[in-house]
Amino acid sequence: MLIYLDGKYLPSEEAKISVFDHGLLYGDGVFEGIRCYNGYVFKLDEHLERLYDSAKSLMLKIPIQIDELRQAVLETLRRNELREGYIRLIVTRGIGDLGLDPDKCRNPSIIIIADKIALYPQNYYEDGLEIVTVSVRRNYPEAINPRIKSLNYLNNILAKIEAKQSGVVEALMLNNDGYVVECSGDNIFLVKNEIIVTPPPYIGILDGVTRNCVITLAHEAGFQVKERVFTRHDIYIADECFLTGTAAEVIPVVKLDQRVIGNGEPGIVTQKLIAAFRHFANNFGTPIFPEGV
Ligand code: PXG
Repeated sequence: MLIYLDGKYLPSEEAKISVFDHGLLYGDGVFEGIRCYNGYVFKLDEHLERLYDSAKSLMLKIPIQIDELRQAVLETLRRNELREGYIRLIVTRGIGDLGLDPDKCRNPSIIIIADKIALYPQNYYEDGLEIVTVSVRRNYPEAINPRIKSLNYLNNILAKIEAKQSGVVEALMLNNDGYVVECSGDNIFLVKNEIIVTPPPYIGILDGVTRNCVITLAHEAGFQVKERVFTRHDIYIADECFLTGTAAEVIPVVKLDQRVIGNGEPGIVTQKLIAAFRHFANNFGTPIFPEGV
């Protein structure tokens, strides 16, 4: 496997960063997880824009232009001969001293890892997931804004640990006011009377690339989509619920806190959106091999 590290393509054994990198010392950096399907990178520009936006918010200057980074992502995929896979794009603050001061870090590092993806088990999609609400609250936007996809993922990891302790794989997170925000690594939607509802980004969520694609696909399929603040109760009494994310794609949720949602099976709207998403992912996006090699 070849890894892109600061302009070079290195074998994985040689792709190493310093123990003084503030990405390691403080989680000071940003990242993206990106998929490619059938030779197309899914929403590459949206992911790159979010990466640069996250970095801007942290006053972290990515040392290369977006076009160069786009080419580096595609080149990493080509060198690894991947048409289906997962790309992890990371920008760290770089090497500094043991103090917090980011100004001591002169050169941010850019890492691109492209690998095969370990898919979620098929029964998650066929039977739906059970999830629980966890006690860990999603980061308060004025502390660490959830819109920043930073290397500090402890808030989400603590939620995931709690979910796993309850015997489920995903955690529903609330914000400080008790409103539903998102899951540890996925955005959340409910469906009630054929209207699709999802929380608005300002209440403290990651503005998900998959989320936004699914909203567009839902509009194209003739559904009404509303961005509204809601509580757990609204999910308990919803007809359907589903999650979206780069790893999960679109995944049905059939139980929350031991309450059965709808009839306990993946709903019809969710199934339509899963199909629309798969069709989109396999046929659109940035081609990895433009000449069809
Ligand atoms: N919310 C959070 C908190 C996330 O981390 C999403 C929503 C979905 O966003 P996208 O843009 O991916 O549709 C995410 C992203 C993993 C993994 O391996 C998942 C994410 C991040 C890192 C790893 O499951 N989720």
